[in-house]
Amino acid sequence: MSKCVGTGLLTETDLAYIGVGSNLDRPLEQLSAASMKLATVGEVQARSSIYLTEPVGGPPNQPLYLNAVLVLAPGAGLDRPEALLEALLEIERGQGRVRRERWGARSLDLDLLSVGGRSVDCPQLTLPHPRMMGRAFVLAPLCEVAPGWRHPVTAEGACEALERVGSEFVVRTDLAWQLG
Ligand code: A4P
Ligand code: MG
Repeated sequence: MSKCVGTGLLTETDLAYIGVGSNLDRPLEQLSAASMKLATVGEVQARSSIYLTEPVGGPPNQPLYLNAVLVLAPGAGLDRPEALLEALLEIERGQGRVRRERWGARSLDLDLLSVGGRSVDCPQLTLPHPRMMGRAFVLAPLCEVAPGWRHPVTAEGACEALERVGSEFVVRTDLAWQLG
């Protein structure tokens, strides 16, 4: 059996922070549809503004991204963080995500940023998300929606990390979520 550290049953107080990004196929509709689907796997407790962001990594000349962060209280149907990740991947697949190249343009990317202060190291799931603390497109919406959020291992706050990383490549927009 493969090594898997830090996972375990979800409790009612385990909030999940989810990063949402899209730079293909009508990104605002992609983010909005993802939010509505997430509302079927748990309770969406908060939704950040939508940010217009410069692509990080990947091939040159990609379109700009829209990014946001949602706070989700996982529903009773989800017993473990891995089940939550599987639900996110299912939503991505349902919205036509095709994996072509690493960090390539995508219709929808759902990243599980953190779950209830856990530190998880499993083959399919790492928590907190291993690249989140260096990415303004994650930290700006996270700092907005959860200013008290801290990395469970380093204790660095989302807003502190955003200061360190700089926010020149992310712009908060007044785009409205289209929630039907
Ligand atoms: N995985 C492990 N841990 C996690 C986690 N905490 N959350 C595994 C989500 N997935 C996790 O991801 C590959 C595998 O990672 C999953 O199958 C899961 O088992 P993926 O979504 O297939 O691949 P990816 O997204 O292309 O690669 P990666 O390395 O996850 O990319 P990132 O880190 O998600 O970055 N620039 C801007 N401006 N905005 C963006 O949203 N996104 C990316 C993708 C790059 N540049 C960007 C943006
Ligand atoms: Mg990803």
